[in-house]
Amino acid sequence: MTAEYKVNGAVAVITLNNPPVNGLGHATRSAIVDGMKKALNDDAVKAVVITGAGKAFSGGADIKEFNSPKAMAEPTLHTVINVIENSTKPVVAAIHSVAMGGGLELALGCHYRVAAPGAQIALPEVKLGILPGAGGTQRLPRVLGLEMGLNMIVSGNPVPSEKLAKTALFNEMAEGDLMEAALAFANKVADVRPLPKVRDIKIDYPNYEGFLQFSRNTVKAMSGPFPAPLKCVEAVAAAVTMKFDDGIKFERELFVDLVQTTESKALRHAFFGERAASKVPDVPDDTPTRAIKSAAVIGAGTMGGGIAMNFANAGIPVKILEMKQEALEKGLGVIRKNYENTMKKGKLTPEKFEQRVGLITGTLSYEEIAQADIVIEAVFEDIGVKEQVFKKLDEVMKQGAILASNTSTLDVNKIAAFTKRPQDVIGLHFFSPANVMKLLEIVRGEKTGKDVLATALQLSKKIKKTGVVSGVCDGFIGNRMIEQYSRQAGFLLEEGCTPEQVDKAIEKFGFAMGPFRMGDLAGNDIGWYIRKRRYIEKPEVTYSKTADLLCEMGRFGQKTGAGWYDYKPGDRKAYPSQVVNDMIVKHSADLGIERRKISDQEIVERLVFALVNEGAYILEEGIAMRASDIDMVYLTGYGFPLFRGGPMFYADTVGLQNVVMSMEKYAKGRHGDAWKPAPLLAKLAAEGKTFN
Ligand code: T1G
Repeated sequence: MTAEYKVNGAVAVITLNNPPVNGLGHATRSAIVDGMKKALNDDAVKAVVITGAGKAFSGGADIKEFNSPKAMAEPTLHTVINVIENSTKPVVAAIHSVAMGGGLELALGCHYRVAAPGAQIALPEVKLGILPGAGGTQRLPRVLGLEMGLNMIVSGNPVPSEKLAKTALFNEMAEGDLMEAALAFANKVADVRPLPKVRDIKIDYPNYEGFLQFSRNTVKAMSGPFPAPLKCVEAVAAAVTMKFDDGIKFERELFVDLVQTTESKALRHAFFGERAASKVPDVPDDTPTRAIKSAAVIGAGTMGGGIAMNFANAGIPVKILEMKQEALEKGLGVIRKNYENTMKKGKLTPEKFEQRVGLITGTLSYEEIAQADIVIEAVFEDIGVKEQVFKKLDEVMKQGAILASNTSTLDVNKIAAFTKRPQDVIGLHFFSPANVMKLLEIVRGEKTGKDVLATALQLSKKIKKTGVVSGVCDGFIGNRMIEQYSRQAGFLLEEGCTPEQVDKAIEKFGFAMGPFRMGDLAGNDIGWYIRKRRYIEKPEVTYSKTADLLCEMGRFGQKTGAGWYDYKPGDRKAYPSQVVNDMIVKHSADLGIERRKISDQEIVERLVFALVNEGAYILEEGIAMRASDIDMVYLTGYGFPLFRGGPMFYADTVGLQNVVMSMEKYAKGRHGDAWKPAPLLAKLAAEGKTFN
């Protein structure tokens, strides 16, 4: 589908029609130019209106064509815009719903713009690691002014059209039918000459150098590893300092540079990865779903409270069940405190505060949650406890209720078997803090119904989570991989590293937090409990004993005031601990290991490639459906740096052959068995292929 052409009286109407958001793909661009030629060659046509069919005016360049020959094939977006801007007949953009990126740039090339209220107006390219590459950096500041134009381009955030009604961006706001208003406007201006062009507007901003320098400093300070925001400032500066055509050329140069950067490819990978994650091959988009009008959560602890907040934030009433009144009150109190803190920061209005708190109620009786459409248990991570809860849920919950477990590692098939309705059982693994972390691992049991899975995917969007489907295995996707990462972290301590050296190296790579600071935050006893189970279940898997020795010293982390690091009361800063470093050095001696100096590169490779190799096993076992799902798990749940695109994407950028070569090197060291390449990784590397 491309664009339709139809004449309405003396006005030609070109309607973009490239679902889902009228991406300006090559075919659509060609159809617009064809439509313009028809209109210019038809004497009966006095003006042109361009609009979009369906749910958008246009969502911009068709990012599915990026890095493909089509993206740069004539007519490029530049050519299309020039054809419109140089038209001898007035062209009016009729804007509704979404006008973003190249879609807004197309509208800026028109002589006039009529908008419906409520349309999202944005140049979001910076969020894809690029910048508006079809004149947006030169035209938007000309209609909005230097400051507002720059802010929109550097932030990439949408602004509702009605907020821009008084600017030169829109000539008219259509209160009623948009097309009627646009056609009337087109007829009104049909004979107006000269045709107004945005490019002819002069930006008037006294002391613009000072403003631009201030902008450069501010943007440089906040853009981290991403080059695009600062380039946006430079491009907008050209709108003030250069002639229009020179500015366009300069913008193009910056755009071409940015589109090739790994950072931009990583951001585009994440953009598509987020959307691909909700696609399940054997569960089509039109699979029936179950209505979720009410929810229940078992357990008012940290996880249960955070999970409940997700439902309240989405406007879904939720009842929390606890065993004891005191625990229930404590849990509800923590929730209220969380909302109060958010309100104090001005991120929640008092009305919203009352509404959300009002949506969360408590009970001590299973009977009172029986009518909930979904129940999520967040009780202690022990199969015996889960068994009791699910047997009880099977007894009391209404037919058709979804029974979900927040388990982080246990077998969802076993849990489903505790009930007579395994088709209604699913894993919904939230990440702490559950009301903040975006990731939701949706664990599909062998018997989970397709409608239950489809409902869970729909619910994850409703509660603003990134839902990633996982099969059943120990640790699902994220925790199974982090297990190998943690093993390597422990081995590195025995061979010569200190906790802070490992943390610093991986944080320099871009992780939000290294393994040891993370352990102290989450609680080292959690891993201790899981390892004890693993020592029995999988005695062949070796671990460093350092983490056990630490726990035997009672150093569970911040919650005990001491962990891998020392802490001072009321201060969350992690201080290197002589006690712990002495324990590690002594342990190396006990093992007869001669400690050595280990480079940051080895630390990063051993931690990250351990993730990649386990991810390859997870892929080939079908636990994860695609490599980008694994990347989304790590980008949204484990603090993997966004500019590196996730572990599997990062491995692709390193080159899988190089990953395998590094692993072969580490396989010669201690615990070399951990470096046996997953067959899929070895195969792709040998064939020179990539995961994504
Ligand atoms: N091109 C192609 N497909 C797109 C698309 C685009 N620009 N935007 C969205 N989609 C797909 C998306 O993958 C999904 O596909 C479906 O549309 C619904 O998306 C020269 C070069 C427009 C606000 O960055 O912000 O122009 O999964 O689930 O919540 O300067 O999509 O259904 O198969 O997000 O209603 C700049 C990015 C491009 C806009 C709609 N434009 N898109 O949100 O639906 S670069 C953007 C969005 C550019 C020029 C440069 C949102 C949306 P599927 P969705 P939504």
